[in-house]
Amino acid sequence: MTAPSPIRTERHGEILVIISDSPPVNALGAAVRDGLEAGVKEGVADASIKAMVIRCDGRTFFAGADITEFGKPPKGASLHEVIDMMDASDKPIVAAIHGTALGGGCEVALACHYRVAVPSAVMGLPEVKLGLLPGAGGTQRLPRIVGVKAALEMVAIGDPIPAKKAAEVGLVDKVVGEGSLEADAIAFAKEIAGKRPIPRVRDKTVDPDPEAVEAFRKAHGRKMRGFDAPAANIACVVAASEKPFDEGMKFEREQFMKLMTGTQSAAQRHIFFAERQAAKIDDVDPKTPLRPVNKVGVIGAGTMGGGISMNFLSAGIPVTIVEMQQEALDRGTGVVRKNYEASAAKGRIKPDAPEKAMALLTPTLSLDDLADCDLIIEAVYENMDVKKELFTKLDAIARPGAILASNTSYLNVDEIAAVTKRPEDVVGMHFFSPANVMKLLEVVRGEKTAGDVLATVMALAKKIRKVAVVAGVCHGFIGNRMLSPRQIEANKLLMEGATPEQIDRVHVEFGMPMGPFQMSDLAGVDIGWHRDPTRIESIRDALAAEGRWGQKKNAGFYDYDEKRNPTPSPRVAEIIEDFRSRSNLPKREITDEEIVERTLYPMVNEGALILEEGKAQRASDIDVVWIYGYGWPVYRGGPMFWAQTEGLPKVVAGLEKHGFKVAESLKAAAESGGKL
Ligand code: 3H9
Repeated sequence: MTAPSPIRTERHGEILVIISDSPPVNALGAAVRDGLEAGVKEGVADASIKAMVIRCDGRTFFAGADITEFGKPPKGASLHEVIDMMDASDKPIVAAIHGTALGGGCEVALACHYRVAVPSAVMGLPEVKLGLLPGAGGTQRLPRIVGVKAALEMVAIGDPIPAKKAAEVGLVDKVVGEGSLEADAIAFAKEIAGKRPIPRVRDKTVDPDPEAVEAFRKAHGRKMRGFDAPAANIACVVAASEKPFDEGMKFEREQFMKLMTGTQSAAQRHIFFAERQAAKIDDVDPKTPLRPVNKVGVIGAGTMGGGISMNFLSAGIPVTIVEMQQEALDRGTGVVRKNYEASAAKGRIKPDAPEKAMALLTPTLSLDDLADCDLIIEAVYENMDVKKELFTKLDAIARPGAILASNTSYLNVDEIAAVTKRPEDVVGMHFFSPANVMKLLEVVRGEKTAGDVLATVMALAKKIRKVAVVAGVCHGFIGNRMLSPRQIEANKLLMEGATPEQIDRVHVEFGMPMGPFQMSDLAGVDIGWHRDPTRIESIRDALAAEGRWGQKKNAGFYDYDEKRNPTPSPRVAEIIEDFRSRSNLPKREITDEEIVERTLYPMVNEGALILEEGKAQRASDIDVVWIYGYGWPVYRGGPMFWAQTEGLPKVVAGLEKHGFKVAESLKAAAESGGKL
């Protein structure tokens, strides 16, 4: 028995309405494409039909091609065939858009002869974010409507535009009623049914605009560094302005196939699904009732506490923030206000947003004021005794059922939970600095953390627009635990003859925003330092003892000018040399390849151990941590995905060559040709 088609047709007098019902997002998979083809054929063949409307049930118009089909053998009608048929129809077709008309969905709309949309709809070609380009005519049709400049923004950046803007630039012919899309689209179709010639985007032309292309490249060059897809998108838009439609289509196809079969797009598609998968907790029923979180308490108004608070305030959730001293409290809330005002000044948020957010913030010096909070997050000094004392107090103050969270980045959440009478309510919520900006949230699951606590925190993370990953209790959880072997090796490499500049350059060329020593300088060389200038046991100790604490002191592993531009430091070179000579290590030439093998392969190895110990649910979760928490280049798909593209046998051989103990699971996967 064949499955029923997700596409049905309904007749409204002379108008045929073709309806897709393919949850969750009406992706254009084989069955949808076949159904669409059949629907349009039906409309074309039926003499009583004068025009057609295409619309979708559910939450959205087609949100794109079905990404799960990519890389698999083709099935059914291709999107090109369907789109060509729609374009060529001698009866006008109206796209009736709600939700998100994205990618292939937007391309379907562009191949229709008219487009109507509800005000809340958005349209866009986000393929570039998947390492692709719109491969079903989007790069050729869009510029013909909106011009080269606007098309570049839409395809090479990939951000969608709302219906009103789409109407302004000619992408949408009419904005219709929010609750009456179908009726309004049918009425519109009746109006245009007899109009000839039928407007086809392919018949339009667009003038070349080399200045706009140049300006775009200049403005976005840095952001696009390392990525293949933006340049291909730009080339296709240029082709639309220089080549006849069919030649442009051919060029688009070639470029699309190149990207589709490449590693970068595979990596970016992997991350798209990994991010969504990360939200799922293997052994917690997705239907678990969530605890209500209508009021949040944050302890600590420092950089971290302030940033954490902003996430909730921006989502409209009231926050009570606690500090020990009035001065620190005032300083902390002042910084929060300043951050909001700076965002408003840059136009990133509405002008009244700072006042709205600040009105939700209640500063206090008393922990007792947290008694009515549903979730309390501590962001105090990273010290076990301090945290234990605090959780003992919270246990006495918090209402029954409140979730008690620690923002610790290393400490044992079980040990913290054990001081309370309710360890099932305790969880780690590890935000990354700056907490109002960084997307990652590591949710640390204690041995006794209740399933509904975990589910509530994961759902809340989505509400505050974070990407959450569940981690088990271990030193540094997923991210910082993997950072540690990288740092250890980077330090060793300095002793053997590499320079901070070389090591950092290799990481930046790999695609990281910065290398390990640039990161130290940014975070503070003095972080975790024992504070005894006479005790010098490492290069880092020596730097800290001399007050080279990083960017904040204009000196760390690098020297900095007043604009914080780094230059290699002769003093640091001396310190390294001094250490090396004392340790009797011979200085040798270190290759870039060795730096990759010794700093990045051990991260993969640590990731494998994390999986073996069950401290991460899946390898792709580890990738999500590194993409969203540490700026691992998304086009390399995270360390675990990258290891597969390097070849696991090569990674294992590299680790063995440098004397690392290789994780059993990594060895086994390399030997069997399997995956981590
Ligand atoms: C393309 O179109 C290429 C063409 O130019 C050329 C072809 C020749 N396919 O995000 P959510 C799943 S490339 C398959 O949680 P939201 C998603 O995995 C495509 N599955 O919901 C999730 O599954 P699960 C261009 C898809 O409301 C479920 O749907 N289009 C696709 O937060 C719900 O998704 C895009 O890049 C897909 N295309 O956000 C748009 N999309 O429940 C990609 C979603 O099992 N999609 N799923 O975890 C999105 O940006 C968001 O999903 C959307 C909804 C905004 C639509």
